[in-house]
Amino acid sequence: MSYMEELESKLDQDFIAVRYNVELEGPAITPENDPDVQAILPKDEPYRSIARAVLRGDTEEAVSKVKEGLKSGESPMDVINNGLMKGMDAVNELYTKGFYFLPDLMLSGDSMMEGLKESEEALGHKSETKGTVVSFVAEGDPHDIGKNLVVMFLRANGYNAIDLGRDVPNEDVIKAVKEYKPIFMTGTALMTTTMTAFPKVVEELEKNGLEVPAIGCGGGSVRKDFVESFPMSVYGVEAYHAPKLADSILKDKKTWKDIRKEYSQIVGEFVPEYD
Ligand code: B12
Repeated sequence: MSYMEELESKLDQDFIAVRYNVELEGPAITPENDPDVQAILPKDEPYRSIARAVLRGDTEEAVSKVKEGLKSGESPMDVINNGLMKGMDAVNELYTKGFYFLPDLMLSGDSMMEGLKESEEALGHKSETKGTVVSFVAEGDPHDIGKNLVVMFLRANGYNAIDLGRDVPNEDVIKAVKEYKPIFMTGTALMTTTMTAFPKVVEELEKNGLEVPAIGCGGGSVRKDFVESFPMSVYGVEAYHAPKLADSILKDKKTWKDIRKEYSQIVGEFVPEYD
């Protein structure tokens, strides 16, 4: 008897058939039927449809439902807070659980931003924000997908995120800090050759007598010990952590020193990098 024949003779075919019988394991759960998503999605219309459209990353549907809601007399702020933001909360939940991936985040982020534009037009002005955050990609670095996610999450959570773009000269970052006086900053670098921009920015800030409660530094090539080798900075792990870090500065007056010690608590989950 060959090795394979021997192995096959020992395998319990019934067990295999049962293990992969999806009927016994229950039907596949759609994003909308996930129990945690159900708990987040609003019950009333038009908010439910708006949030579901964001969850599915269906921009056309999101804009059309937002327009419908505004036309039927819903206030733009309610549309934003009870519809669009709830959709992003649900997206966040599925991403955290590992059911949604980066492309899902980006599609939903676009739907949320388009819906936001419609609501702000009806509002006649930009919706009130919690505070200003300056976001940039390090000088010399063209990788901006992570930074775009950071900006999207900050805006989805009510922050006025000033997006300086990618390959931002250090002096432009300093100018933006002078101009906007942000409560928090985020920097992203994906190359070992560009992440050195972070300590240079901090040095320039100090030379100019400027201080920011914390600068979240993240990106593929960046490591925690590198970020913690210079002041004013905290290592940022996931883009959706950014608004939670900003909230901790606003609400609890946390500084970069506190965040370094309490990162997992602040973002509300176990973060292995901070173990
Ligand atoms: C996509 C990509 C590109 C695209 C970028 C498109 C774009 N618009 O961004 C293009 C094709 C342009 C590109 C070009 C290059 N690339 Co490239 N690229 C990648 C790739 C495949 C994915 C990067 C990415 O987007 N990841 C996904 C995003 C979401 O991750 P992220 O930015 O890190 O963000 C996450 C976290 O870090 C966090 N985060 C980020 N910032 C912050 C901030 C805060 C506050 C917080 C809380 C969290 C946070 O949030 C996100 C997760 O939620 C990587 C390989 C890899 N697998 O990583 C190589 C990679 C980054 N590239 C690399 C290189 C070398 C280059 C080139 C120099 C190649 C070349 N020789 O031409 C060029 C750049 C040329 C130039 N102009 O200088 C190298 C870098 C090596 C290194 N360590 O230095 C990599 C690692 C590939 C490799 N293995 O060699 N690239």
